[in-house]
Amino acid sequence: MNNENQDKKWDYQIKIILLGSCGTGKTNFISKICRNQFDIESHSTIGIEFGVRDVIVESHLFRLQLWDTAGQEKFLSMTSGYFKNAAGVFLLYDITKKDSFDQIQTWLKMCKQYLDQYCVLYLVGNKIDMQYLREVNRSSGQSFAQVNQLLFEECSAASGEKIEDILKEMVSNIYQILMMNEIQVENPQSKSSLSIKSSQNTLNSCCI
Ligand SMILES: Nc1nc2c(ncn2[C@@H]2O[C@H](COP(=O)(O)OP(=O)(O)OP(=O)(O)O)[C@@H](O)[C@H]2O)c(=O)[nH]1
Ligand SMILES: [Mg+2]
Repeated sequence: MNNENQDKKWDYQIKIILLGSCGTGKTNFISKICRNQFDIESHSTIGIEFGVRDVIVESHLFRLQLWDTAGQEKFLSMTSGYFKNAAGVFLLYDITKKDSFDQIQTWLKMCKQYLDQYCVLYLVGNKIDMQYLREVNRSSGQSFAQVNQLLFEECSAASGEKIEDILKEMVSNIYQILMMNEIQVENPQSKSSLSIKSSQNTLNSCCI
């Protein structure tokens, strides 16, 4: 990736992480966003990877780093580095696998343990192109999100349906948090640990 000092085209750089059980579609969700690609035979992710995507929201150019890892239990032992400085989290479940929805509770607990209070949490039900295999109703996802104060939408990494809307809603919500913190910047005590970097150095107090 380009060093921020060499590349001043974007206004803010943001880290967003993906969480969710094995096979929910995290890697394909990212490749759809970053490369407009979908792989029907993708293999389980090993270690940690990230994709990059620039997006314009609210007239600002955001450079997004989308972090991906395996939804396996061994992941639980290497979490803190992955969570560090994330400004947003996509919590993915597979609408055709009830288990993956039930496991969201565990992923959410980890978010509460490791993440900044300002981090934006977005619950995403993936694979809506497979309606005939659906095991989780939209209303179940919606209620869970409401109770836990998460953003919510369903999508398909295969067809691309709703993916761009979800991405823009995430960034727009992060931007609102950023603006709130900008107001608090007047108070030197109120540093946020969100990983949002401005290439114009106008928001130094929000940066790590
Ligand atoms: N039909 C359909 N299949 C999908 C969709 N998203 C992912 N898949 C398939 O589901 C399988 C798992 O997708 P991945 O993106 O590798 O899932 P993952 O969450 O990254 O899995 P881990 O890396 O093991 O945690 C692959 O066969 C994908 O092709 C989708 O929206 N629709
Ligand atoms: Mg993967």
